[in-house]
Amino acid sequence: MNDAAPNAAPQTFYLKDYKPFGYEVESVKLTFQLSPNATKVHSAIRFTPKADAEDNRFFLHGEQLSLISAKIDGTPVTARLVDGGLECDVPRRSFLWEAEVEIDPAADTALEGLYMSNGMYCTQCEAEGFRKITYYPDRPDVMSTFTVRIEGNEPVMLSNGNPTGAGEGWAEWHDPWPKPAYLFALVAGDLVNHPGSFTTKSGKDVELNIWVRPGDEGKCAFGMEALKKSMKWDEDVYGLEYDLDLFNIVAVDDFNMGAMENKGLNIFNSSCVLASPETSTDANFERIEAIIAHEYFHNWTGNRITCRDWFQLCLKEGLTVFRDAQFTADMRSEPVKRIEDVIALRARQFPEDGGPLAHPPRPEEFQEINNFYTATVYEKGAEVIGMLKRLVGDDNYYKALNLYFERHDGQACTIEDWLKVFEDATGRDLSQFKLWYSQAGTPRVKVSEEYADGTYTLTFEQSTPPTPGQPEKAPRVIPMAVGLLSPNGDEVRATEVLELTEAKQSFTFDGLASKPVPSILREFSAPVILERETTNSERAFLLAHDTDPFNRWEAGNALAKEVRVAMVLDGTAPDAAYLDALEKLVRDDEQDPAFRALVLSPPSQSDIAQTLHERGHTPDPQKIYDAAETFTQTLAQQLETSLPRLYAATTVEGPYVPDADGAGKRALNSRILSLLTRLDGGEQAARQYASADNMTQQYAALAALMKAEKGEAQSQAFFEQWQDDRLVMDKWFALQIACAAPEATAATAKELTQHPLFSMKNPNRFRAVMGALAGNHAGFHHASGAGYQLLAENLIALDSVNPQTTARMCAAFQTWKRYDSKRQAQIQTELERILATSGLSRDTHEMVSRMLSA
Ligand code: 0A1
Ligand code: ZN
Repeated sequence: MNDAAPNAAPQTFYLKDYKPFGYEVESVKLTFQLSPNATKVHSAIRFTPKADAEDNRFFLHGEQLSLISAKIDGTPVTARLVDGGLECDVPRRSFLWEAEVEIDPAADTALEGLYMSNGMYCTQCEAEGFRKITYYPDRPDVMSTFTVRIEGNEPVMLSNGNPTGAGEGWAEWHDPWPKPAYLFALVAGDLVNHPGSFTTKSGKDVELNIWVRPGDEGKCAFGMEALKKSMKWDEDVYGLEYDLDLFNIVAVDDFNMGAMENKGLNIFNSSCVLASPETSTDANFERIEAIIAHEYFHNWTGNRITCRDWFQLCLKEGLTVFRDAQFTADMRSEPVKRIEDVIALRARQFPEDGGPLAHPPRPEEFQEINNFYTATVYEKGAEVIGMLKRLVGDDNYYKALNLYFERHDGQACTIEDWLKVFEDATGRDLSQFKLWYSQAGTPRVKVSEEYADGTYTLTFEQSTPPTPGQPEKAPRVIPMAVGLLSPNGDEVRATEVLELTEAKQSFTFDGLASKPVPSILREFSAPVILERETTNSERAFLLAHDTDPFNRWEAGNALAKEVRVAMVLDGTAPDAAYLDALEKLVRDDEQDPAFRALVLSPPSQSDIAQTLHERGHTPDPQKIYDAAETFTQTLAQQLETSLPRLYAATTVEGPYVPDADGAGKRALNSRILSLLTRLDGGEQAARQYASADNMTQQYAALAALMKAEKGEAQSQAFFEQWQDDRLVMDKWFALQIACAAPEATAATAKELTQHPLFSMKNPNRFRAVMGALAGNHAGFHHASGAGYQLLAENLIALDSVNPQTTARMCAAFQTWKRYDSKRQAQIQTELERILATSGLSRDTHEMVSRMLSA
């Protein structure tokens, strides 16, 4: 064992220090003798020194390994155990390194390396988990072919690539594609498969399987269809074909993230693959389809072309998120997907970018790379690609992508390589564009306008507030998609992409008969905060007339925010004109139900807090909560006479189908039910609960009832019906906290941590409870400080079990400097308490110190 002592000054890694490894890894052969507490791993690795190596230190990463023996070309050698791995004197020619180590999968509650989940062996090696399996140059730029032999008594034993042999107590696998160690995977256990098949465009038959625990077979069909759709889509849109004879997906219950793209053997958090109408909501189905696509798309963007080092993480993640968003837009509704993504970006990435954890999509330093699987790397990373595509145009985008796959297949690349293919394909200079990868912070774009003699001028001024380590920012290239409407609602200028490159820049439009109404940042063409003085009547006009569906929603959303901000700051009643506009839209059956549902969903309370903060106010969570309640109650009353009709008209009859169309209708129907429940004492919701034959409607009814404090009986019934289904139980845990009143939130969460089904060992369950606590804005930030205290206590308890999940959840405190001094002091106390915990993990230590030091 050679773990670095936590709490000691942690090591920081820098992008500028990159040095290639001094050896080629020609091949890797691993033999596993499985045993829960004493698995033996034998490795046989052929190394060849690189002739041009700058540094020929032979260092192999290794953590939590017991080294039994090491040999070079068959002769025992003595390796020196050093911090984080081992060193050894090696020959200056090609040699075979062999090591035998012992590991303890059953004790691995961090869920990193080889661990056990419900009696099943599985692995998680990204980012740096392979070093907990054996000694190895565990860095993504070291790529090799892997041959794996698994010995054990498990009925199913899987690894990457194609099966090459199996017998009583053993199975062998070979992956012909060179890969970094982070893509290694092994699974062994009592599993059953849901089979499928796919024929690629060049006629190759691929066997597909989804492997699950016995009992979950009935929840695989949707995932299998999603996989086939993804394979077809990647061929059709990017021309990319699958490259092995077999593609396996495995569902595991204990997993830190959503899923993992291991070559030919994707491992999924069971919540991200198992689906059935009875147990999954429409939102679950959409997410599962997207994650299956995401992991599958990684086969090219991530696996065939990988990252040179972990600073380049957004090279694979930003691109793959961008691709999965394109896929979802094609499978479902493009505007709805865009609106959902922007809501998520503002909820998760903007606070990160505006707080102590801000970092660029390509960070330049880290202590623990697991802390950088962030909304900035993933979602902003994808936004940057969207901007690039908009700037160069669709044809050039695909031309550049073809060049990327042609030029870099089999390589470990950088953002420079990525931008170079765009430069070479288009002749464009992207040096200023590159700032998006190196500068943190969300740019603010102030817009002003002028109209005289038929000429309309738009002036943009961009600035980005300072972020940790980056006090000054240079102007970036910002694609502003703009259209103009005439006052009667006709579009007088179709969408045009204005390229903002200066700190301040004007664009003119000639030949206009009257002052137009601008529709700016259509499709949310850049991840920026727009600042523009406008009126609610202009917003209402755009909500009614804009031809860009995103901006139509955005106008309604901005209007909703103005109304709510005014309610919070001035205590005014909800704006009547706005309520009228909403009513009109909801009753307009010509409009897409999904769109109506989105417009009818008010901005979240944390979104209002964020908006107040952006405008220089200190948000008061209780006031924000009260305004939200008043607003919803008033809206319900305004719609009172039409709600029963609307409810009936939007109820989806017939068998449940998890498609976009049905989901849109059910979303609208659920929204209406929640309003109706505020007026009818829960009668309709109780009827819906009793008759629902799918989780979407059952859950919507339960949520409406619980929010109105009328759901006690149904909550009990729900528990009894679903107590044996872990994924549904996660919903039950989370919902009680999400629906609790602010003063009761922490107590409700605390009680649930004492429930027999609560567990620190299952990240999904921990997140269901603590994530719901952090997500209940007014409850978490309740003046008593009980929410902060409860979260901190639980994070401290979790840290020694699972550092990765602890560190990720610490981010719940990242907005702390927004709040009043009393809350800040309460949070500071909790953060300091976490930091003072003895034996604190490197992961949590880094997150908490960053939050405290900014
Ligand atoms: N590459 C995966 C995400 C992932 C990252 C880390 C993990 O464990 C520490 C697990 C999964 C993806 O983007 O889906
Ligand atoms: Zn990914």
